[in-house]
Amino acid sequence: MNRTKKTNERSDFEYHIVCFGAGGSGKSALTIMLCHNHFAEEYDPTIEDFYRKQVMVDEEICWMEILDTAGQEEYSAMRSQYYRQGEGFLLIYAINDRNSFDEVGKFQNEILRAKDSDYQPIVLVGNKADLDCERQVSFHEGQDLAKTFGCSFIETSAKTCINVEEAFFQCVREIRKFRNQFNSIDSQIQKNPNLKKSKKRVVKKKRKTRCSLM
Ligand SMILES: Nc1nc2c(ncn2[C@@H]2O[C@H](COP(=O)(O)OP(=O)(O)OP(=O)(O)O)[C@@H](O)[C@H]2O)c(=O)[nH]1
Ligand SMILES: [Mg+2]
Repeated sequence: MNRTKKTNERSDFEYHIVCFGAGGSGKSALTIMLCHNHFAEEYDPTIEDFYRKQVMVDEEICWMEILDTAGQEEYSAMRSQYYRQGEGFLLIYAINDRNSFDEVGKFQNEILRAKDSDYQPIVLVGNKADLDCERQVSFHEGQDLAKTFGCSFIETSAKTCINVEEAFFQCVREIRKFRNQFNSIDSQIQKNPNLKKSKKRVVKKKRKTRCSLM
């Protein structure tokens, strides 16, 4: 990806997705499973990795541009730039790691603050669902947190390849919905330029308190 490209120069087929979550929650394993169909068994902490994959989501072609970020705190200084670059976000925790669940709220907060918005396309992902015997976070807790975020929720396993595509595809769907909201507001502004000042307010009003479960 040419990271200097401005958002408004992006093609309609490109979807910029950023994966956030605590170190070791499985961001890289999920992304590698999606893009290379292979489970990365060894833990090699990420600094920053970028992936590109062409897929069909609901019969529409799209290029997913996926940024796999560092969960380790020592690289947290780079996050503010990622918040601005991303159009959609996967907030990933591991179901067998309570601390990783406690951390996702911080990412959600910082995304909204960086975007100066109270709604962004987000999918909350409970990974390592294959480790049910070590579970520290129940499905319902994940579901409830997603409700408070007003976002979708899904449990995945990068290891057994459960719901990996679905998590990323759902993020594409959330981005499409968000773009459609903007497009309809923009066309209203073209008809009535006085509405321009209130665009941000209109977007905020359109916030949905929804939680889709998969
Ligand atoms: N059992 C199981 N292990 C997983 C799963 N996903 C990831 N792992 C393992 O968990 C460890 C950490 O996974 P990573 O994908 O590297 O974690 P990360 O979130 O990218 O970590 P950072 O790059 O440090 O932020 C690795 O040993 C993976 O093999 C999963 O779904 N099930
Ligand atoms: Mg990683």
